[in-house]
Amino acid sequence: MVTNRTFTMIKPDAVANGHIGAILDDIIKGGFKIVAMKYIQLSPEKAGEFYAVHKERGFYGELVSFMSSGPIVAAILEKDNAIEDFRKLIGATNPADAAEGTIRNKYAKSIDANAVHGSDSDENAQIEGSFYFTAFERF
Ligand code: IDP
Repeated sequence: MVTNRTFTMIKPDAVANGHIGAILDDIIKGGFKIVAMKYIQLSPEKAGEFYAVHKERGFYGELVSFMSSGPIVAAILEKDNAIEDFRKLIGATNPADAAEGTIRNKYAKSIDANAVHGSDSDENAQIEGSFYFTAFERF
């Protein structure tokens, strides 16, 4: 199933470094409509649950502690071809490889503290959006 939605988080590093406004501006100028948005801090348990798919990877513990280290902005976004276009807008996972002008190129410092999350499939966008927002909040 192809949908026109994706899910994003502005991660603790970008929030702490004062980039919320600039990143939201890039997202809106990139043609995305904000469907739902919240400012929230994850507990280590909730961060672990969100990233459970990475449980077996060496960086899981580090990722969970980073993602629960401070507040984040979670949002559901809408645009035609949302998944692919948003991954293009944010750039590669490692900011050192992220194309010029992408959000990770401009605001991320390292592969772990990489400023933003973007869903990698329609199915995951649905799962991740539902993790943060009730059906009423994301209608
Ligand atoms: P993605 O966020 O670009 O989809 P994934 O491979 O799904 O990348 O990894 C999820 C998140 O885990 C990354 O955004 C990053 O924060 C973190 N991560 C990925 N690889 C590493 C690593 O090698 N060391 C530390 N953290 C990593």
